[in-house]
Amino acid sequence: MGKKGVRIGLVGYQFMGKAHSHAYRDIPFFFETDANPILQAICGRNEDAVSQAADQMGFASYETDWRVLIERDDIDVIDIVTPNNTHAEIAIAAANAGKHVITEKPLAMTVEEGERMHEAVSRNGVIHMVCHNYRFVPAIQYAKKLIDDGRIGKIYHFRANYLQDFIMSPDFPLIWRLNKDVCGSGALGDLAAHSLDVARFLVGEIAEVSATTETFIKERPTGAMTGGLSAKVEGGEKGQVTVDDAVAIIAKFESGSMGTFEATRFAGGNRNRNQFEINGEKGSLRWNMEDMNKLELYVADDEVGMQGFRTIDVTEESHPYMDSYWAAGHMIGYEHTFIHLLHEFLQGVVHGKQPTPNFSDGLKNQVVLAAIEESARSGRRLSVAEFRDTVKKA
Ligand code: SOE
Repeated sequence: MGKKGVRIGLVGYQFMGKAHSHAYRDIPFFFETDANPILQAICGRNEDAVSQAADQMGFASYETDWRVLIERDDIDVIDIVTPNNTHAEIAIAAANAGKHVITEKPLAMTVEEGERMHEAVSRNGVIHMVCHNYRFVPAIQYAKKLIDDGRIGKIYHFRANYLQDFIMSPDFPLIWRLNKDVCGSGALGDLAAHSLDVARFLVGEIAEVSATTETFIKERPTGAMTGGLSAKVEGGEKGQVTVDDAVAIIAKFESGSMGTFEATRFAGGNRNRNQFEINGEKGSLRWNMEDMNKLELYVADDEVGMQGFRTIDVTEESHPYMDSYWAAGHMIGYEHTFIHLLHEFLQGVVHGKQPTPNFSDGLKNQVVLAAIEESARSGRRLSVAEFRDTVKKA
């Protein structure tokens, strides 16, 4: 079979726009793929900025209205990298127009939005995916294999914290990530959502949650993002921070494993320390994004006297995705997580096979996020299934 062209329409062109465009370009370079991604059009409201992005990122054309992009019959995929309050409307319209859809995380602003998105992609029979990129770190894929092969046995604990510090200064402005109407929640939906996805991938569904949240800096000068996680103050006015700066969660998995999660943007010195440790009856696993090619493994039946965590360099040809890159010991990075994820998405599009994590996973994650918010608000421990039923009835 020759390669099938898949024409991409990307909505948004900033931090994640760059990550996705770069990944599409690299996929055929590194992977033996059946899909040839064609950067057909990029979309953004500011014409100067979007036309410049089209040039820089290699798109053949641009649009300034996503509705026009969706109507075009030379587009197969709508990829949504705009802020969270736009995901539902764009994704539903794209699915109704018969386009395959991928959206940045979290899937939606609310469970109700997530339900409608899931319904739209299912009814229209299109391929869908949510961009939980950390699942696609080779070390995490390898951890999954070790767990599935029973190498650490029954899992007792999943312990994750996702630590950043980019908003610690009170002078850091009120960007969209701090405005509930635009992003839905703070460290919870932005960071804990990733840890929860990895937890679901490695350990299974979450059954119960109990949580607390805090907003340390309640007012900030108004301003806008200027790059990845940088921003500038504009205007000199102050506005209210309406999301959590930090969240702590105690959880129970359906399997009986215990989960503890912490996500914060106030962990000074931690730029993007997304990490977890898993303790099982036969061993433990540890991983940390700031050293993403390493996986630490403890095996309980190692010889006494030689026991302890060993560090596996997950760069061997035998490791997930790594046979497509360099010789062992030659490291890959953050951008490769998007290459792997979008490669799986495009293979799904070409073969009509639903990849994961998809909107069904995104919706499950959304229910857990909403239950966590409700637990933090009410001070109650919640069953995720019962919470979902109350949302459905409402
Ligand atoms: C900002 O906190 C951010 O870019 C998140 O939005 C991403 O999902 C995370 O991977 C890195 O940090």
